[in-house]
Amino acid sequence: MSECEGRVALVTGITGQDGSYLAELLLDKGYTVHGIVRRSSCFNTGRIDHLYRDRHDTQVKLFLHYGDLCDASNLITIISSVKPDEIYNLGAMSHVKVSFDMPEYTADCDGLGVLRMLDAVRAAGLEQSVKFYQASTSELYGKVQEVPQSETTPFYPRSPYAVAKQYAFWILVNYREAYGMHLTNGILFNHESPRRGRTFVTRKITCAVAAIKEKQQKTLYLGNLDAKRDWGHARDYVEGMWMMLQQETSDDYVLATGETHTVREFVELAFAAVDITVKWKGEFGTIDEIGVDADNEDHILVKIDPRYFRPTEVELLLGDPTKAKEKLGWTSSTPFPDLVKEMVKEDLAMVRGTSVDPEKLLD
Ligand code: NDP
Ligand code: GDR
Repeated sequence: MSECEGRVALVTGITGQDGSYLAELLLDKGYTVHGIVRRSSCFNTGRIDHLYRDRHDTQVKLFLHYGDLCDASNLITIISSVKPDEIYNLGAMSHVKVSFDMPEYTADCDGLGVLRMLDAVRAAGLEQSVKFYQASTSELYGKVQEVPQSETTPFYPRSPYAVAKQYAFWILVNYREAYGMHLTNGILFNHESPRRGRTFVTRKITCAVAAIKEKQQKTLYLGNLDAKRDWGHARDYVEGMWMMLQQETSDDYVLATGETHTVREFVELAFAAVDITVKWKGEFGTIDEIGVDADNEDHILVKIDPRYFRPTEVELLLGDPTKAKEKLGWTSSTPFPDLVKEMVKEDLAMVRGTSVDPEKLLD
């Protein structure tokens, strides 16, 4: 029998990058997993289709429910009927740049959505039994106050997304103190994978590198090449989420690699993975800078498009995961070059229309 047989988890955002890896982890451990899925005119379950089984199958362990973080009565109905032991609140409008275009919706979904979830737990009478994980973020650190950033670093959010997530962070702390609930904020630094949404910079780069290698695209347009991020692998980070909810008392934890790299370095490594060397030309750090193929300088691989600049940028994120290591025994286990290579390799296979044997990803 698996170690967590009989336990019930509810995951919001199950169709997203992290939701799909977390669902795999929980099912592997023997949980029954319920996920909240938004109604969409197209199928939006591509990342979890491999986990889904016909509801009429007696062995079924994954159940999906239509719902939305902006719909309180729907959340109360789902939580009251599922009666989960653990809730992972991963659902969010998660794109920082888009939050400047949709600030009110972002506040509603990412801020008030968390309040709705917590009140739904209370309405269901589960406040003393449920363990609740909130997907908090390194974006809270925003404008640099201190490096590296840890659980004690002051917040200075720099986007409507981060401001909404800061509300979520504090409402969780308040409900923990007010009602003695088991509520945990995981302050996660960037984590990526071949399942990352294609408008986030890492996946945008790896998709473009694969398409350029296969001569299906000529040039990659990017914004700020000098932003620095602490990038880990999503598979490692969902394990940390689970570990947080296995603790007797709830707390807040940073998950990070402890290394930071520029977008520029990511670009260079991604092209190197397909044997292309990028040579930078033009004035460094300006919109005139370009990246060309060192073996054929007429081929412009990278150009700057100011459309991708943000009204306020987060220049440097570097996390200190010491607390998670000491209290949870968690560490990030995927080296940065391996992450980049895995993403490029999968995207190359996608562009070529083949699938990749996961065992061979890191040859
Ligand atoms: P994704 O964007 O891949 O997934 C977001 C998920 O939220 C999707 O399942 C999406 O559904 C769902 N969602 C969006 N709006 C709503 C809504 N109104 N109601 C219910 N569900 C909704 O994000 P990630 O998997 O990368 O991130 C998971 C969480 O962790 C997010 O909260 C994000 O803000 C946070 N985070 C992520 C980090 C990262 O580096 N990945 C770092 C720190 C925090 P649909 O598929 O239909 O769009
Ligand atoms: P981020 O991720 O904002 O850190 O939020 P993203 O990949 O979007 O940006 C990272 C950095 O790259 C710069 N950048 C570009 N970004 C995008 N998307 N597209 C571009 O063309 C481009 N060019 C340069 C950005 O300016 C930025 O500095 C992610 C999300 O997953 C959040 O939900 C999460 O909370 C944080 O990570 C931690």
